[in-house]
Amino acid sequence: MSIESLIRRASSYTLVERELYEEKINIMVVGIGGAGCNAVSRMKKLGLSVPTVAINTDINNLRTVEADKKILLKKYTKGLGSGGLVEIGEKSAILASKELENIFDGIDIVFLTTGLGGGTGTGATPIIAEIAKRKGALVITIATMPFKIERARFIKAKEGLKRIVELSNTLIVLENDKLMEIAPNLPIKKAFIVMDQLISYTIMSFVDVLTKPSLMNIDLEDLKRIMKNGRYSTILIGEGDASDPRKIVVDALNRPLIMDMDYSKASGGVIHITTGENVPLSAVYSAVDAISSLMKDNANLMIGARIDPQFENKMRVLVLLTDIKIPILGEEYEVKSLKTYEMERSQR
Ligand SMILES: Nc1nc2c(ncn2[C@@H]2O[C@H](COP(=O)(O)OP(=O)(O)OP(=O)(O)O)[C@@H](O)[C@H]2O)c(=O)[nH]1
Ligand SMILES: [Mg+2]
Repeated sequence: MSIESLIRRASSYTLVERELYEEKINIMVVGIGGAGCNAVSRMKKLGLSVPTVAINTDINNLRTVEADKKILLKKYTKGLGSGGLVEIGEKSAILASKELENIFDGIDIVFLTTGLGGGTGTGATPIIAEIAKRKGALVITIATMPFKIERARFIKAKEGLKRIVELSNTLIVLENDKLMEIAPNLPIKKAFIVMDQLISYTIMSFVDVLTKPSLMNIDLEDLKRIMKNGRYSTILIGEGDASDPRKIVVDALNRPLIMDMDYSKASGGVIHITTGENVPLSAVYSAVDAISSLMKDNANLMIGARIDPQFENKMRVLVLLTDIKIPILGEEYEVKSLKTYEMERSQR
């Protein structure tokens, strides 16, 4: 049989859904501190369909937010907030460890959303990441950096980010300053909604990759293995016309609002492509090639793909890259083990 006739026959096949793979994964989105809880609440209003939890030291904020579950860290603060002190945010979460542990029962993946710079989000998020991780969940933290003009808050946020990087499996950092670049004229609340939409889109795309039937499947164990092998990782998403896959990849790498990271040392990762039934193999190849050309020669890249009729002539590329560098934290930032971090905390 000639190769041409094999190709002709292949094009007339339709996919058999039964052979595709479906996995049940328990996912949860947790907002921490004022900005984090507000983000969760707004995402819920935008239609985020994942169970949500709002955690804060501030009872007034918790009263106003919408979430499936609310946890007030009250033992140390009496519900009056942390007064901007990171140590208080941290201590309040430690004192609520038991209650926090319970929310992660049976959870496979947890997204933590927080605004760094205040006391609660900056102090409590590393503790909550650690608790979730100990319970066996994969922890994906989506943190926002405050405006640089907030000065001391920005410095505090950087310190918090270092801890969060150490204690999360993967991290996405957005910058409030970048809102000034793309939406300077929007009222502040609306500008934050721009950010919430991006967070929500990232979460929902990730959930799709893991839970919807796939042609080339990436499962939770694959993700865990890849994230464990690399030090720091991040997730990028691009979407556009399937006729220009390279542009989609470039857009993913340069997404507005996302903090600049250095991908050139990336040693591994996952690339997942969602596209329409008729998009050619060469388009998929070209998207993967655009990513892999960024990475080390011996990088370990895993590929997943899903056909979705809603993506006719369109393509969404989700990339998770490990061993990235975070320039804002400086080339020399100290890499601490969890043990060192715990020892330091007990000495404070
Ligand atoms: N993206 C975004 N950033 C916000 C929002 N609200 C506040 N921020 C930023 O987030 C930073 C942290 O603020 P909060 O979340 O209010 O602080 P907190 O974690 O509640 O801490 P304390 O109130 O000090 O206990 C601020 O410095 C702002 O830059 C929001 O709704 N969205
Ligand atoms: Mg607050």
